[in-house]
Amino acid sequence: MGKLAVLSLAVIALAVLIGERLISLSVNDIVAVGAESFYATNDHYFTNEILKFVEPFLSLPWCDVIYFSPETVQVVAGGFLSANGINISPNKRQEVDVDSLCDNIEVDRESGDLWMGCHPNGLKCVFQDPNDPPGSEVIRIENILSEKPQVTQVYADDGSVIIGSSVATPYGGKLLIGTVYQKALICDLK
Ligand SMILES: [Ca+2]
Repeated sequence: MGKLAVLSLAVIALAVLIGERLISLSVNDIVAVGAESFYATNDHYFTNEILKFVEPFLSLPWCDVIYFSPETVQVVAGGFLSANGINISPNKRQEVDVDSLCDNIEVDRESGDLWMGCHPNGLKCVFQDPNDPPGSEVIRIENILSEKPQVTQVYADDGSVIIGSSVATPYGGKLLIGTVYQKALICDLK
């Protein structure tokens, strides 16, 4: 086989791999940025169920964010251990790092504050042992446009009240917390 033929096969194989990667997504969250365009996060790199189970234990920063529009589909950010949630700030340009296993992100459209449902223990989320359930945590970030955004733990429990918080949002003096597979909780904000 000539070099050109080998090169052609390699290009075809690469194209197939890229195509497989793009159509075999593990989408966790999306945020629309237009009538026909959105960003999507992939919470796993692998699509095989066994490899997806093993992946969190390998600490592989291979998850990414993909932009979709009628004109293009492309990876726009990568290097994440698990891209589990996405939203967009009011000025569409602010980035905030949080030292926690955050799930989904809600943005207060008036204040710009971020509300995140988080998992205080990732391994417990994986195993979902009813006798040792994962706990819950809600984090709020205020003043995200400032030099020092204020990070506050608004809610936390060991799983005895609510298991596996994944999303939270304030409304009318209340805080509504949703979960991965359990119930929702509404409580007073003080
Ligand atoms: Ca999520």
